[in-house]
Amino acid sequence: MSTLEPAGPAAREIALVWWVMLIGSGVVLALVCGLFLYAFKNRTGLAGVPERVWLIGGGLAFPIVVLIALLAWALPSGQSMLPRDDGAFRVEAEAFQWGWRFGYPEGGETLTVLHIPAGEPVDVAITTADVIHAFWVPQLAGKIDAIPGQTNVLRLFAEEPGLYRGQCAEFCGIGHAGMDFAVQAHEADDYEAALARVLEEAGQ
Ligand SMILES: [Cu+2]
Repeated sequence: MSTLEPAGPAAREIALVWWVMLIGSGVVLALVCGLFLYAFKNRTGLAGVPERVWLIGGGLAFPIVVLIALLAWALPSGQSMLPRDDGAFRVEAEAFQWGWRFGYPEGGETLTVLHIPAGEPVDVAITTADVIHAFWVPQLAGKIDAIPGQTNVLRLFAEEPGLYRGQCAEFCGIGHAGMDFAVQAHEADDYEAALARVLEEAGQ
């Protein structure tokens, strides 16, 4: 369950944002620590720099430029993760205290494991039967809240078939820690047959 082992395009974008933010903040931290150490070692070295430069330059201009640059870069990648009206395969997820119920377009439902086709976008329409939960499969996408009376849609994309673990990411009561689930991505060709087998085994 690591966001740093992405298995799809949205998760890869998130991992990239994470690395850029880490490197960006690392550079800023190194710069500040460097100045700090330099000022200790060489008491007069920075004495000629006027206070205004530190206050306006270092305290205002520098953070504004850095934060706007990181924000301007990160916002489009957030946008690119939103579902689009392109007729993608759509499943339903309903959270409850404490578990997950998944529904499919042709009918039938599964508990705890969501079955999707690999290699294509899947929109998950997420809601809840009781309190707020959050749907999070770190290797496939970002996380989104499940809110009573509302449906939030998250786009998943698993490049390869496999089992991807998920976890409720919003504290929802005593059973929260055990509210894990999984997304099983099947070969697209075999998806309908695989889902039919699962539903049959569940007596549906
Ligand atoms: Cu929870």
